[in-house]
Amino acid sequence: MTSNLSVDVASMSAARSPSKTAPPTKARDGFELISREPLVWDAKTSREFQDITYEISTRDHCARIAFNRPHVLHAFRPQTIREIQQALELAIDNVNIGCILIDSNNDPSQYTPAFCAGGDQSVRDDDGGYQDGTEAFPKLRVLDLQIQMRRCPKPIIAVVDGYAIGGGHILHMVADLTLASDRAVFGQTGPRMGSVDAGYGSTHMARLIGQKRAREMWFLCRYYNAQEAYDMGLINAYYPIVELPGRVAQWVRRIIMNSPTALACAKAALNADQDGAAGISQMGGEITRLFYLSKESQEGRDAFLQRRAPQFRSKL
Ligand code: 1HA
Repeated sequence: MTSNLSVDVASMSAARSPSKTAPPTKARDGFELISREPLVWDAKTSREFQDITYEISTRDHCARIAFNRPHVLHAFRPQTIREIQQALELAIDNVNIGCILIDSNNDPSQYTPAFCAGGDQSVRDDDGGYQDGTEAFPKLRVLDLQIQMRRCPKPIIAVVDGYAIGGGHILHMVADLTLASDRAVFGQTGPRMGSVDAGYGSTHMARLIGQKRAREMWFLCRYYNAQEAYDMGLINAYYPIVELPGRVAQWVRRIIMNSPTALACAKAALNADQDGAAGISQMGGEITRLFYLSKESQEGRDAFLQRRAPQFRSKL
């Protein structure tokens, strides 16, 4: 990992207190010492897309996937979702990446800022899904993306500036963390738009903000500002828009200091009770990976390849 002084100073174990009698303080976690310099993106992107942009930061060990359809407030069509899935795959497979941002490209002088205004209603088909000419038949592809985000072993942060509405609102909820600007607006519109997400969009929302608030959000289709969203537990933090990039950088830098395996196990455990057998399997995958690192496990493989009986006890 590239050495970064502010990161080292902010590491809890590295930063020793000079006094043996220092009073306990929450500042001891070092978080406020972490640099808020904006993330530095590599000059060359590894892959060009049409509806999104994909950037990586080799220095900051982070990937940024950003909606890039500002003229429709980043409403997504099947192509948009397929591209995010491909970009997510690239970020998951890149061992240098420890944290993934889902963001949007906004220029308020051109278009109203938005994270995502949900499914693009202009390509909503009569035959049960969304069809932009790139699918064999109409699909609700965003539901697959939600599952991919849940299974992704790396922390995903949604960065919400402006509207996060409908299916766009659900994507921020499914992300592990949400950091927002103070001009962010959150809400569901499905029941007004003849749509509903009866999966994570309902069940995970209730886990985040409670049953009463979730029913209010779905039944009334009201919108909520950043302060209200924070008070409900819908987002982790919100900042003035000018501060947001620096704060996102600070959160990313703290995450990438931490053990990737510990984070993957924590995410799997936090998902497991809601995701049933699929959740346990995600947790199980981490256990298997760690078990494969042991001499005991490797003895099973070696014995098979050497045509002999395994001697597991000798490897404990
Ligand atoms: O529920 C699901 C799903 C459920 C299960 C499985 C899959 C699902 C997949 C998707 C969804 C959904 O997302 S349904 C919910 C879809 N989204 C919405 O209902 C939000 C629609 N947008 C709005 O209500 C408003 O645009 C807004 C409150 C967010 C902002 O209003 P504002 O500032 O007045 O802007 P507006 O003029 O409405 O929008 C700017 C441009 O963006 C417009 O285009 P223009 O007239 O300039 O050509 C507008 O048409 C376009 N736009 C905004 N949202 C969408 C959109 N175009 C297509 N689809 C959109 N969702």
